[in-house]
Amino acid sequence: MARCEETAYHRDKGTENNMPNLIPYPATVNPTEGQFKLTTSSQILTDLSHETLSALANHLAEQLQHRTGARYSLANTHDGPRNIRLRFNDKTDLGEEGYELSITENGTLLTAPQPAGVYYGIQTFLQLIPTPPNGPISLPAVSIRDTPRFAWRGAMLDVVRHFFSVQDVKRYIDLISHYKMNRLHLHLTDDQGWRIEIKSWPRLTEYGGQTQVGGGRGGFYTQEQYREIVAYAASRFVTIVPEIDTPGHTNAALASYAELNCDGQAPTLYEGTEVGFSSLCINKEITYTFLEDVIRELAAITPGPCIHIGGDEAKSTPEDDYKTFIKRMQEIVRAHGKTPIGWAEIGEAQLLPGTIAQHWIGTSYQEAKAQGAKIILSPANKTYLDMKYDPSTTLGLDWVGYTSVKDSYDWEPGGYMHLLEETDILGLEAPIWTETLPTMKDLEYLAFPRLPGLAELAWSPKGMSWQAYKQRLAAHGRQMDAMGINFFRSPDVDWV
Ligand code: TNX
Repeated sequence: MARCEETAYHRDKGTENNMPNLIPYPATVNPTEGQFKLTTSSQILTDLSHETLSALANHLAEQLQHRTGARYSLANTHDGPRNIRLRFNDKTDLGEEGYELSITENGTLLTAPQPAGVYYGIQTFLQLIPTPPNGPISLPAVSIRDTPRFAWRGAMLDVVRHFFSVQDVKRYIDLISHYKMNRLHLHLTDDQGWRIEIKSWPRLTEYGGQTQVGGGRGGFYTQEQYREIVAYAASRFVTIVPEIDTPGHTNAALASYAELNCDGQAPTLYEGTEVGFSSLCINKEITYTFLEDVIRELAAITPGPCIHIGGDEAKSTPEDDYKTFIKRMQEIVRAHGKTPIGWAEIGEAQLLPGTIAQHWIGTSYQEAKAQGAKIILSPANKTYLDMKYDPSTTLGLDWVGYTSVKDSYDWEPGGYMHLLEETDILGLEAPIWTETLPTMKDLEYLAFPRLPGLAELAWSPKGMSWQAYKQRLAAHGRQMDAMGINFFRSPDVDWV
């Protein structure tokens, strides 16, 4: 029997036909009577003397123009019908990212205690605009109160196997943050290239950054460009998490500096896709001088609290050396005021308090948990956006099997991992490895539409159903078209 305190939403979780096609679906949605009609005289009202509110109002105006063709002006006035009002509220229970959105015949009111909440409320509002906007725009009246399930809602982009320009990375930030993801983990170094300028070791990028998979030119971000990415991400409430993968996945560094190799011989640059053949030299002190310099320079341009140290697939590092190394690497990161994150293999080594482990495969996350580490979930069979959808997908890899749109959505993160409780889990992250993906179009084809589903698993309350989601996703195809996203029209979904 339904309990009286449940709202219609809590019973139906987005299955009813009159439920809005929102992704991620909000925590509480109450459709009400009537329509909000945007008119040519509608304005966006906010406190324009407040820098952040004014930037958010501008963001809304730009996105509305993109979707409707109309430019709505900004004004400081406090009220008036048919307007969209943005302001802060003092509801601390909405947290840093929650918001309330009320759409009535008289206007739209979006309030949140913090700027991120206003940003997320704007994304929700944008999804309520009919696409394509045929004629006068009217939105169904609704009252939404929304907060995220998990704090960590991430995407990871491998800019090594193929290099992606600053412009590409900004576009990816726009796309992930539209779905309320708040972390972008940049995989900056690997065997095939070193992508971040380190001024004290310039050959890393001058030489080690000039290759990629398949023989292309590669590339790298200057520190200035990296700062530009970080600032752009911050404007979309995304924190950049840079990764320097160690002690394996280091051929580009080893090729750039002979002295980093145990035998003093630099290997050649690498353009293939094998893994596990390279290792830093664990017993040479210069290895730590090098890492100290790298982490110092990286920490100085990274305002976010975390630095990812890799730690995966160190098949060419003897086990004891691996343990010695991971301990030292954590100390270096901490000495620069940052929290280390590593792929869950680091659970095999001693973890310092606060170190975070990112599960992708295997059971090492249990060792990490036993040492008190919080876990980020990136199970490869669910969250790896570089896996093929089915045997007919030409891009992507299939080492973990095929991952259909349904497979990637239809699982419950809180109960999926043996011996993990929901309280052990910081959240979810969806990596995309780019061995087979030279262009942004290719990347989008594999990321969409799986990424919005993973964003929903990370944001929406527990217990959403695939049946309801697939209906919302079907209607959402037009929105992805409007955003210019090259997405896969999965046969799992009856696209409208
Ligand atoms: C495994 S996931 C890797 C990457 C590959 C990826 C391809 C992880 C920590 N390591 O080096 O690019 O598979 O799917």
